[in-house]
Amino acid sequence: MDLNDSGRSRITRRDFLKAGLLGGGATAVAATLGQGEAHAAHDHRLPPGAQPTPTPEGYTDHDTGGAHGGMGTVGRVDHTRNGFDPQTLLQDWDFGEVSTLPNGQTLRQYSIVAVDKEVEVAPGVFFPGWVYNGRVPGPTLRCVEGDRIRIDFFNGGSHPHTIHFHGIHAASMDGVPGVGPGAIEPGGRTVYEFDAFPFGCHLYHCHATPLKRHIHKGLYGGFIIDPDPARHPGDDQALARSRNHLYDENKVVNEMVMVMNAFDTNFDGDNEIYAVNSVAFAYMNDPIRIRRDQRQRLYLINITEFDPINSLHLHANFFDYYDHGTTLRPTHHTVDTIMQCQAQRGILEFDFKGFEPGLYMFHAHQSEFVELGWMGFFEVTA
Ligand SMILES: [Cu+2]
Repeated sequence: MDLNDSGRSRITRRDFLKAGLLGGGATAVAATLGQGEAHAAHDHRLPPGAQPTPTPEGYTDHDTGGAHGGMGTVGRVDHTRNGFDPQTLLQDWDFGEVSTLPNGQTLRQYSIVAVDKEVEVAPGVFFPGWVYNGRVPGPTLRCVEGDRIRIDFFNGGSHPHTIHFHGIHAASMDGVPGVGPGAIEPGGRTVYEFDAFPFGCHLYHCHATPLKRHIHKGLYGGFIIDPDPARHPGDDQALARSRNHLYDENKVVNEMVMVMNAFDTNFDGDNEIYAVNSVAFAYMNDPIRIRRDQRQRLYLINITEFDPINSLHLHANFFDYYDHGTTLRPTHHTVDTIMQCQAQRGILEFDFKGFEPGLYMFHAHQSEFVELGWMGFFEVTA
């Protein structure tokens, strides 16, 4: 227990889990999340010839009794009821409705609706979210550098909301209260319009106040601007083509988007559930299948509220990293962990060429986040 500003004692999330561990006052969260020490990494430290890497089932609580080393959840989230599946979220880019303006510029029109929606973030744990287009994260908007972007935003929720884009645009298009259309009241509508710059891995989120509540409730999503090869001559052109969804060079790369997020399920200003793409342990229970010879490109975005940083660590391998995705050449070479503050993002590139097929873990390297849901596997196949 500790004291908050008003001097009243409050139960921290640590107390919360401890209560569950001791069997007193067990709650939905404590009951569904693994308790005790995390032994997530030990399998990768086994010497050659020792036990093979266990299936993800080996990490679930029912297998270990939960007293020591239990990890993961009992049961599964109903993705159908949520209306979105974390596997699908990895790659369901929203390219908008595409047309050409009289000046030859590509116009992409998007439609975004904010609504109140309950989301199951761990088995049996329902979070009363505010969401864009019925999902958390919202649609991954994707376009090309220099495209005209037009977003028709309707607020179907119960509170005032906005969409604030990270990118270059006019003040009136910034989606903040008191500027331009400002906060959009329930039932209200506005259009945000700007040219897509700079290329990179960006995001959008609600900027209504209190900001931490509006973001944390689930109003955010990825915003990816592919580089236009015509603007990047010379040696850079091939790199730009690889990053641009309109080119064949891009189609040979396996691209994914992961939004690191968390949920304060008891509204104490601390998170109880951590994840990428919202569902605790989603990619542990259902690993992401990738081919070892294929280049992997991971668009990683951190929108976690209440905690100053989040991170991604890839097991048994290293990656190149492009901070904010705004360069065609890596800003970090050969790293296996990357840290992001809120709204920071970047692109990871790696492959598993020559690796033994199997389960390769990835997770936040804040161990507490791992135990509370932020852990997954790549299932690497030959
Ligand atoms: Cu909002």
